[in-house]
Amino acid sequence: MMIAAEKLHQLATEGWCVLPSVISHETADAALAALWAARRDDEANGGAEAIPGLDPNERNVRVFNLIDRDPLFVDLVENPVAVEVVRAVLGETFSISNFTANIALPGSKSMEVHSDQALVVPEPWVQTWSVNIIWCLTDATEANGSTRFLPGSHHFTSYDDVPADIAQRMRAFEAPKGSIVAMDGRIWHTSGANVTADQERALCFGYYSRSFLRPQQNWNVSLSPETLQGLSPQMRRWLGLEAKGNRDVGRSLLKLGVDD
Ligand SMILES: O=C(O)CCC(=O)C(=O)O
Repeated sequence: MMIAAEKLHQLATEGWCVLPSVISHETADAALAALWAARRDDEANGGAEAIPGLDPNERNVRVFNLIDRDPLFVDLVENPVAVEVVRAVLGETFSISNFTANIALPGSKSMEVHSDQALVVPEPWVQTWSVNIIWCLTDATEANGSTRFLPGSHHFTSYDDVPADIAQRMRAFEAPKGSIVAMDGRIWHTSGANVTADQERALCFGYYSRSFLRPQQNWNVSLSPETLQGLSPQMRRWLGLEAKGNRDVGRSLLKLGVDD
């Protein structure tokens, strides 16, 4: 699929865009069921965690390390539409930094405002070095706690640029089940409050970064032998599982014949 030029333009100028119908409702439902199965495993094994300092309350349900939880999540993270957007933003080489889920149940509140790039790279943030591909396993609406963000905030280069009232200025994205929402890693955002009586909002966050950045998840110690066996050579490179890595920045040196 060729991503429409206006979508990539919106991503570059506003820092986000929605691509609807990337997966079917059946696939979204299957991924949601796999998510809850993984959560039940976590609860049974004492692995159910939140993100300290960021997460609001226990109605906010996290599932981490999705690549190891079900092959369906490998399909999502290497989905060709997702990868096309990632390449358009980060270039040909990139790493998969993280893949996690956040389910906002009714009563879930808004988390701390942050930008994902600011969590992994010190200021100044002068270029886009990461991008989120957000999978909507359910509809995401303002009422059910869809992600709130400030369009254009990917142009902030330091903490000084972040307005004190940023939380009041943000808006929610709305996207139907089966969509992806691409979000520049420098966009300042938060989860919304889920004020519905009975809707769960389930989003999975595929976080990709330039290949010279250390990933948030250390895949070398996170993946089971069964998961490793099923990965393509390309996925192994994206996850940093090969012996060599971080050799793509100095292309001019290679042209000069400098190589080890
Ligand atoms: O759940 C959301 O809407 C946002 C999640 C988020 O920003 C994060 O996990 O860092």
